[in-house]
This record gives sequence, C-alpha cells and structure tokens, in this order.
Amino acid sequence: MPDGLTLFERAARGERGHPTPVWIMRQAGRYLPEYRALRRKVDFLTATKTPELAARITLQPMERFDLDAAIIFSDIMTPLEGMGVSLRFAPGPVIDDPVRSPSQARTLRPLDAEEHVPFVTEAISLVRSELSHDRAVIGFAGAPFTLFCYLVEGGGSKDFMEARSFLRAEPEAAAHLLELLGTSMARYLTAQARSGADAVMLFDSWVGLLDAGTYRRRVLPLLQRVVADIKAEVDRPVIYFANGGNHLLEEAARVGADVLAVDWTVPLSLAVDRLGTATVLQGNLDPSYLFADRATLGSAIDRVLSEGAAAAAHVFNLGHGIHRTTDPDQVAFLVDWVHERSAT
Ligand code: 1CP
Repeated sequence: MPDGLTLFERAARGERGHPTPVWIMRQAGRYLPEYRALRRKVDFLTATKTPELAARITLQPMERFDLDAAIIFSDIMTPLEGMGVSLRFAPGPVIDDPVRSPSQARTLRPLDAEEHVPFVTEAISLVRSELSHDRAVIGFAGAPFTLFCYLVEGGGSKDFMEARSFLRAEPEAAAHLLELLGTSMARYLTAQARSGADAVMLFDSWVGLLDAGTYRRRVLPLLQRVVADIKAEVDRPVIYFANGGNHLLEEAARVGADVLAVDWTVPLSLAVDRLGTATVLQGNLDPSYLFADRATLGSAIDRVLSEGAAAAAHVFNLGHGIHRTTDPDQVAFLVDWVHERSAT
C-alpha cells in the first residue's frame, strides 16, 4: 500500500481502517445556501464550464463539513456536448433533438477529452491543488446505459420507455451508441485521473431498469472493457454505482470496479452474504433519514456502519443523492457521527 494515501483511497483500495471515510452523493448543490447564492448569478452550464467556479462549488461542502472526498462539480451529461449533442438544463438535462434513429446515432462522434472538456480537467487540477492532501478528489462520468437513457429519451423519465424500446427495436444502433459512450467515458475518466482525480466513479443511475439477462449480454461486457481501459492507463480506484441494482448485484460485482456502490434497498450485510468479503462497498443510508430526529438518524448510521463492517472495506455514503431540501446541519451531524462511531 503506497504511503500518503488518503483515508478514502485506502478504503477504496481495500484496506480496512479507522475511521470509516465518508462523502455524500450530490454533496455540492442546491441544499447549500452558498451554492444557491452563486447560482442566482450564473446558470448551471456556465458554472460547470468555468473551472474557477466549478472548483469553488466543489470545495463549498469541503469547507463546511469534515468530508473525506470532494466530487468534482459537473454533470454526467456535460461531455455529451463535445460528442455532438445539444443540451440544456431545466433544471434536469433536456435534449431537444434526442437520438431516435440509427442515422442519428451515427452522427455522434467520440469524445476528445482535451478538445471537448478542458474545463473539467482544469477544474480537477484546481481542486487538487487547493484541497488538503488528506482529502481525495473524485472524478466521475455517467455509465454508458444511463447516458444512453437520457440521449434517447431526451430527458428524465420514470421508466425510460423510449430508450428501452430503442434497445429492442434497433439493437445494432443501440450497441453502436453504447460502445461509443463506453469508449468516450473511458477516455474521459482517464483524462480526469491524469489531471488529478484520485479515484473515478461511474454513475449507472438507471441500470436497475434492465433485467439481469439483458444486463449480462448488453451492458456488462462493455462496462468490463471501460474499467479495464481505465486501469490500463491509470492506477486509480474505480467506483461503480449500480442504482436500483438489487437484482443485478452479482453481475455488477463482475464489472471489475474496486468499489461497488449500492442504493439503500440492498442491506450491506446482505451484499456481503451474496458477494463475499472481498468486495469493497460504498453506501448506503436512505437520504430520507436526514429528515429524521438525531436519535433516529444516529441509529440508522450505526446500522449502516455495522453492516458495512463485514465487507473488505467500507466507504460511507448515502444510497443516492442528497435531497435539495435537506438541512445542512443534519449533514454536519452525519459526517461527524460516522467518524466518531467508527473511530476504533
Ligand atoms: O439547478 C441546478 O443547480 C442544477 C441541479 C444539478 C446539479 C447540482 C444538476 C442537474 N446536476 C448537478 C450536479 C451533479 N450531477 C453532480 C455534482 C457533484 C456532486 O455530487 O456534488 C453529479 C455527480 C451529478 C450526476 C448526475 N446528474 C446523475 C448521476 C447521479 C444520480 O443522481 O443518479 C444524474 C442522473 C444526473 C442528471 C441530472 N442532472 C441534473 C438533474 C436534476 C439530473 C436528474 C434528472 C432526472 O433524471 O430527473
């Protein structure tokens, strides 16, 4: 184990230590008054494309809370613009001209990270140089299937029926699109690691919509290649978040990521029973517990910590993004409670 690694990196590389590292999905964002103040002056896309602003927003939660890792302020949709997709946020992503035919799928080009997303890699370098060396910087990208969902649907959806139908109606065009997204995101994450990200994360927010067989045939081999491509270039832990993936857990564990992140419907102890004790887990407190009184919140955190104790190592997080109406004081309590209760 190399010296000088942060608590987060040690856990992500499978070393069980104390205390348990903690960070929070969507920790930079709308529940923070300082984020809302900044966003009154600048729109979301501009904030993500201005490295100084993106770095400042990334660091906002780090100044308030004793978090072990910063996640770069950006969006999973950001790199798609460079691939030829026109995009706006309202407040979720909207694609006015979604991909609905094989010919449209063929017009997209692979991402060139240097040319298309220099603002992301610059923001990462800035954050890395400003953040204390005992805190990690996490870069991220959308996983191919989740990006495919937004690209074909044109925006958020409960069931992404357009995207799932495209997968069945146009299997070749869908495979081409997924491949292109996979290759592009592998390059994107490699570029983020090279500019200072200590770990990289793939968000598969909508993968739970797939049955296990479809996942195994059409998504898993691609994800395995994406992770292998990143690992061939940079020695950084990869986190894979399989949201809604309780029925895909065994498959998701085969992606080759160092850390498997799960939502709150998968008790960590059950994940250990199913996957064995060699897997590093991240998660998975239900974000709604942040609205409970402190006794309830504290015991829910204790439960997640004790269930995570059987895994190879554990990175504490919520099971999905923090809700925008959350009280920041509850977050401060959570972070300190995790550290205190896992100190020895
Ligand atoms: O109005 C605003 O300020 C925009 C709200 C917002 C923010 C703060 C969006 C639009 N994206 C973000 C930032 C963001 N998105 C981060 C920043 C870093 C951090 O975590 O602190 C990250 C990691 C994301 C990732 C992201 N975007 C995901 C994957 C994680 C997840 O929640 O499952 C997804 C699915 C998106 C799409 C997206 N972008 C924004 C919204 C509101 C959505 C969800 C749209 C939907 O499907 O309804």
